[in-house]
Amino acid sequence: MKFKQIVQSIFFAALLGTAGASSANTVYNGTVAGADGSWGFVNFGHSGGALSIDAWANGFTGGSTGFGIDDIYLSLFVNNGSSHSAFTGAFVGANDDSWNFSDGSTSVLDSFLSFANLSAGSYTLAISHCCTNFDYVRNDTVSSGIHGPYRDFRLTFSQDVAIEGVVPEPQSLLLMLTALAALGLAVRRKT
Ligand SMILES: [Ca+2]
Ligand SMILES: [Ca+2]
Repeated sequence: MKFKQIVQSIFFAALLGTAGASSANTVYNGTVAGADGSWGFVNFGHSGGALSIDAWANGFTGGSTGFGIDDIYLSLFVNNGSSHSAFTGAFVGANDDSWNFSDGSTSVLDSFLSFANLSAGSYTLAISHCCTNFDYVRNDTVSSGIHGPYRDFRLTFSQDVAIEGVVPEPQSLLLMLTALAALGLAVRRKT
């Protein structure tokens, strides 16, 4: 095996290890800022496989404004880096209401998205008020339906995802360092 291949396989193993070891999920609290009609966007990286996104918004008081969105609506897209005012990322799925209360939700007005096998990659989740699907507008200057003080939401991802701008968790760093140490040892034995 060439050195580059070894590095690649160890890096991949570390990535898999991170995903596999993380039965823990990612919880993200957000707020839709700006004028009435603004959209919320959450970009995240997913390492592939099953993923659900559980929203808690109606009656949610743990956010920065203390007022959860009263009837949240989620639409998910591939993040291709295009502008939110002329968005071209592929549509993945959308949900308005659900009967899923495991994340703390107390209302069926909260959304829940679930995918049996979602490809690895970067995604954009658009947050709006029922029932404005970003797939229909693809332009964040069109109203999201969000109005008044009801702005907060909590998202619970069923596995670790990388919310944009968040540094790697200590656990991931440790795995990477362990992999690098193992690589060093392997190279040393060969010589
Ligand atoms: Ca929920
Ligand atoms: Ca809803």
